[in-house]
Amino acid sequence: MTEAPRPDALHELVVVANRLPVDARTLPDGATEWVTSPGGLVTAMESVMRTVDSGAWVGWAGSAGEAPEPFEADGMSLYPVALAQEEVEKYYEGFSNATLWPLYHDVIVDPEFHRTWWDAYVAANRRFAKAAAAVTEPGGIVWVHDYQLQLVPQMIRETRSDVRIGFFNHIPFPPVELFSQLPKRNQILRGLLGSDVVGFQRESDAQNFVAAVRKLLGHHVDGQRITVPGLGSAPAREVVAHTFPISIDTQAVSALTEDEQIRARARQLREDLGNPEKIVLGVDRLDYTKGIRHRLKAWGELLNDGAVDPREVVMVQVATPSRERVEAYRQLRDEVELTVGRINGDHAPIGRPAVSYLHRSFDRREMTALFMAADVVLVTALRDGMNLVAKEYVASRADEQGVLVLSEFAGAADELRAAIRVNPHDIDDLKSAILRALKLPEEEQREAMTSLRRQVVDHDVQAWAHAFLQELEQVGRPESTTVPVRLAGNEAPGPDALAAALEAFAEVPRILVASDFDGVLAPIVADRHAVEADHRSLGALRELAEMDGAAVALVSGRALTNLDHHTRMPSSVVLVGSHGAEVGALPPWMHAEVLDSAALTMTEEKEHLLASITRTLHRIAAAHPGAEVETKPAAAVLHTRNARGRGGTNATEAALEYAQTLPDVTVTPGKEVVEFSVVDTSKGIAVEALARASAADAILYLGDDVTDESVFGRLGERDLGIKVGEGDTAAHHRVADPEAVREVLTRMAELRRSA
Ligand code: ADQ
Repeated sequence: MTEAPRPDALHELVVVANRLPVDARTLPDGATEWVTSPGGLVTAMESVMRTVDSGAWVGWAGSAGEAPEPFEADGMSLYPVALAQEEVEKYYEGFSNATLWPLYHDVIVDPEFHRTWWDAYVAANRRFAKAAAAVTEPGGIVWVHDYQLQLVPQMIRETRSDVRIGFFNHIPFPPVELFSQLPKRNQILRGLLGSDVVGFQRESDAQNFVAAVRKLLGHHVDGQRITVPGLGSAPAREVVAHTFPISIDTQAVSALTEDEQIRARARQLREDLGNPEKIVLGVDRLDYTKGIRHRLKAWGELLNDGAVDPREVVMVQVATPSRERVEAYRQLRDEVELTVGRINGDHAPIGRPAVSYLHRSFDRREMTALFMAADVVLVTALRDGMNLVAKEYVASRADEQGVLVLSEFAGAADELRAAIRVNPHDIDDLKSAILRALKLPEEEQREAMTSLRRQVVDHDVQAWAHAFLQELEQVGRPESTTVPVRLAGNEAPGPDALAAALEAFAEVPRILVASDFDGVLAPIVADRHAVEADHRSLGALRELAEMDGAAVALVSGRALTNLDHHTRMPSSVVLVGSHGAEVGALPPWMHAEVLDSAALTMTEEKEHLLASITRTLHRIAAAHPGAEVETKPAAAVLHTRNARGRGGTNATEAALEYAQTLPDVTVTPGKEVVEFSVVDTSKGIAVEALARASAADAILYLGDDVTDESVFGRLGERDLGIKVGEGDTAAHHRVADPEAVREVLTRMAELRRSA
């Protein structure tokens, strides 16, 4: 593998998964080599990534601490995401593998839940989302994988509404009765609904998901189409929940079966096992969902009963080490090894095992040889998303011999109809299925295997990925109604370009200079009553307002009176409060009538609605100490800046949930605030109206918040939008902080003065 770093590139298709498809190996000279790592998802995606022009994979490299630099491997760019040791414990081993995994697999073991695990899950998901959003080309596709990253689709959508987002769940999705036990269940659903397409292994998984969305979020559902309402006046979105049963790279497996060395190895394996008449094989990650204990129990009983003769039949159990730091997995390993030891002690002939137990990984060649040697493969999962081992076995049997015993609780059972089907919980059923498999005549084996092979050859992993991406192309129309992103993340044209833009702008005869207040003309502070404006910035604005051909406005989410109190501007400066809903007195030379359409119009009905919203927000604030409610003439605002601990996030969550029930209210989430306005307006509408009222030829606007995007999004090429701080924006330029704003404003005053 090559390891040329390739940062800063943008990609057509970006896969996001917990793990990168490679493992680091340290060479004797201390250098790092990357080798492809095994596992269901990796096997599946590897072949697909080779078929696109520019593919990237975002994921964790597998060891805690700092992440390696991006690098290239097998024709795709890999972007490692860092996870600290504590995050590995809480996000990965904790919430992913000790909460979600057991809950999604029918609570075979008890799910554990800790709130700090959830916090780590949110933080880690955010990091993956940010990394993916930064490397996806405009209008590109992001494909998020699996239960560890269920919040990522929504998090990507927040900053990249231009991309199509798909999510595929590799594991089952539980029935709503079980799913409802999950604390934070609604957040998980909303995270997933950030996707355009949510894919599942089985029909029942998709149905369970849709039912949960309907029951827990109350969204409208039509078959597999879910309508996700927009907040307030934002448009609704359609999300499709569909079934895409995953498969394997059938051709690659077939090619291995042609390899003479592998064929010889299969014969050798049989000899090594003492040339038994039959070899029965199990291959699983050592996981409690795979039904290994049930399988061993059935096998032990068959030997006890004398129904199977250990001199004629050998069982091979490959159990790949897995999640060994999670308690349930340690226990499982102990139990399995104890049982294998007992069976061998009781039944193994001298010099030969009754169960050959292998607790390690093998390469694909050795695995194929094992499948070729096995007369019967047992897949007895108690619950399994798909189970690729079943498909790999079928693909390995070009000779059309061999028998697959398959649990009805594995996703593969929906497609592999010609297998011998079992309910692994029913040990008697399992025993008789194994006996049937051992005795199945060659002709019947051939008949079943031919049918199974047709299924696996026709539906390989390439077809799976193609179907998923095609569905995504069809439904996921990038939102054209939303504000465009001119500068992503931390992009900026730089100080020279900004200086030139300011000079050009200063030449325009009639200008409107407008600015947000908090975070732009004053640093953000925890106590919003204690805000301190930058006097030199305000001074420059005052000076501009006195000049001919310049109109000046302060545009804030604060109530008008509050803005006035903190800025004390002269009457030459227009104040716009409550995100455009309140417009203060205009200087006499402006055309006040133009503003009428944007002005505040309250009706009795709206007053009632506002009162009811205010009451609800007070209830939410009371439940989350530190959260506060502010009331404005046409809006109520929940402030969460001072909420303690997790209270801020929880209060915001409760407010947004409430917002879903208010279709006619403009809900504007900002930095630790959520505003509910009963009049339909925005900063953008207000600034546009002011530009008309002042007959301005061009607008200079400065803002730092998401609410300022409604202004930036309306600006044309003559206008000058300046975003303060990081984040995707529709502004043309970016500066770091209020100090840099001061320089911009004093420079503009200077340029106009000398013009
Ligand atoms: P897994 O639970 O990991 O995947 P599975 O589908 O069986 O389960 O895939 C395991 C893969 O690992 C197979 O390719 C298998 O050959 C390989 N493997 C197992 N033991 C091995 C060993 N000792 N050495 C080398 N390779 C070994 C999750 C879901 C599944 C779903 C997949 C893909 O739990 O239900 O099928 O994702 O979506």
